Amino acid sequence: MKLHDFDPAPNAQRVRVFMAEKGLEIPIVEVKVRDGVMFEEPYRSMNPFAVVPFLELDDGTCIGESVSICRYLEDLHPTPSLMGRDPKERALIDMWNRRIELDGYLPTMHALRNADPAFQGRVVPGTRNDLVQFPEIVERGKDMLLILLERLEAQLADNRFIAGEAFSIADITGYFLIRLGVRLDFPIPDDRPNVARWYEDVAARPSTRA
Ligand SMILES: N[C@@H](CCC(=O)N[C@@H](CS)C(=O)NCC(=O)O)C(=O)O
Repeated sequence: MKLHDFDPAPNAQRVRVFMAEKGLEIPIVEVKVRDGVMFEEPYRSMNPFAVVPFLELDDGTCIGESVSICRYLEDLHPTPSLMGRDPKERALIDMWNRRIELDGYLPTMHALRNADPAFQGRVVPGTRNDLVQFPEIVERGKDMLLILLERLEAQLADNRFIAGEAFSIADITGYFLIRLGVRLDFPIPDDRPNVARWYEDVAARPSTRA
């Protein structure tokens, strides 16, 4: 098994933190995303979405999508559990992870790609074209991040981690969401002390340096 990865890519980092939490070591193949090698063979056939990360199995099967890769690893290595030990935990962790991805991570990722000149010509991940960067997408991304942080603040007032008392994949996604916000000069607002407390807790975990 090999993980096709690009060291600074947040989605690849999400999988590496997940692996580190489980103590898994999988050989890494560095894909030079900024050089556009994922549009060339063999990558084009391995992952038609032209993004990282993706996991190449020994039989040649390639699994893309960071959460799908984590699901596969969780099924192979259930302990420690990061996606839930029973149907209720699994559903709650999945619910929070999806809300963070849909309401925060994706809008903030699109905000960053519409704000940073380095993403000109590559506004949509896995594409190279002349789509223009829209400032409205940046502003709407920040609006959506603030709405989600208000909801996370309430959840974290009563829970140590996002989906309850146990660290889970929802915390990994949330951690990288906050880091995307920081890259947009949009740190955790002062009136979100529980989010700030949770973020410091997660950032102190050795896995975040994976
Ligand atoms: N939904 C995918 C997103 C993957 C993605 O967008 N990866 C970025 C790196 S974080 C990428 O490869 N971008 C290629 C590019 O910039 O064109 C996942 O969760 O794995």
